[in-house]
Amino acid sequence: MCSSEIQSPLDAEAIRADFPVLGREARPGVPLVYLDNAATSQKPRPVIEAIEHFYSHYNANVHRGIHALSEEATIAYEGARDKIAAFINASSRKEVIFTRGTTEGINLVASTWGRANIGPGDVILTTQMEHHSNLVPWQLLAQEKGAELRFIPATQEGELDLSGLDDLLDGPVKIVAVMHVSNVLGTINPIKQIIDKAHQAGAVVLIDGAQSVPHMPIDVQELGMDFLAFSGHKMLGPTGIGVLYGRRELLEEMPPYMGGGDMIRRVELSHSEWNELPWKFEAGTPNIAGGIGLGVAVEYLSRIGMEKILAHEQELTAYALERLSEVPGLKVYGPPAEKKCGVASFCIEGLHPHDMAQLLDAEGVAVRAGHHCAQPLHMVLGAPATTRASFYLYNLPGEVDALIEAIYKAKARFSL
Ligand code: 7TS
Repeated sequence: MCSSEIQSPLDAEAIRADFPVLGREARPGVPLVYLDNAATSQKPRPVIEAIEHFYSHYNANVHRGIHALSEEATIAYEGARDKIAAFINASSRKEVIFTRGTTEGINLVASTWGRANIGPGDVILTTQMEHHSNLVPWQLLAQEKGAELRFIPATQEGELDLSGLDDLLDGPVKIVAVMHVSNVLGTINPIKQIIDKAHQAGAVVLIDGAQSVPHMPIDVQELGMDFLAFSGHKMLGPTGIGVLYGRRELLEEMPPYMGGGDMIRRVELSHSEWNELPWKFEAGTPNIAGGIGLGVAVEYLSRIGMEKILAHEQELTAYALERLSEVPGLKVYGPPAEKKCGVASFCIEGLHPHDMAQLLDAEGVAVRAGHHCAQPLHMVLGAPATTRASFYLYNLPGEVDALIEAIYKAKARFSL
């Protein structure tokens, strides 16, 4: 297959025109091929303009001022919450908590729900595939409470092995915390099956949606998870803003996370009463511009269509895997394209992944190399590090060709 034969449901060329960064060169004379989308995505003009417009025209703090600017800022910030609630089909805007990102959302659940519900001998079930953000908070909680951590194994092929799930769920399992899509391999995990089994066993379920919410349609009611954490910056939004979705009954019962302004209804010297949802979990002045920017980002994604974005990425991934498999000495990690979205991680015998990434950078191809904050998964894969190319809605088949060409050049430099 060659790049001109790829059938995409998107007009990625037209989409690219909305992203100013994609028009630049990596360095003078070297076109930029941005394939580091799993780390962070680029931002379209409407998102950049919404942030500029906020600071230029109605910058004010939210929820407190009676003046016109504060009212406008509050309407825009809370309007963004409504857009995000609709984007993931939450049953209420009260279930959408603004955070700094996925990491904070998971820590919020571990610190509040976890501290209140996990005791000595209880079990926290997660997987060997997780990003450190969905592992370390549970380690901290388990250490503090004397709880047991259990792991759904990952196979060398980069999938979860669910054959022992019933046994792993046997006993006092209180929470199951699983990533939806692997940031290293792109594997789409069968979360519906895991959620249903966990619920049958009486556990609540947190899904790390950092790599799924940006790339596919997500309906929290249909999937039935109790918590879903994701980051704005991986889905065309700004950095420093993310979302924790939580089922209302659970959020109502949970103690607050941080104390301070905005999260209280009434304060006396010795005690306080908490504000209602979602503000109970949003202490202090929030990232107002970030929330507004993320609202515009989800509108942008919805206008294009999440089904189409997923199909486009899967086309690109299938093509990338086919081309990569033709490179002598190159090993691609993870399952076949139909079980993945948007990620291709690989190693070349005799060339360290960091050297590979540097040589690709010399050709303008931006990728990430290392353990991608998933060291336990790399132990399973038997590779301390990989080089990762990750795609998004604006990537083109020709950029896969550029990646492959740059890999051949890197090999030639090392006489491989
Ligand atoms: N969970 C997953 C699956 C992730 O991929 C990431 C970030 C996080 C959690 C943490 O998100 P944050 O926005 O709170 O930092 N992953 C990556 C990556 O793969 N390369 O850079 C960041």
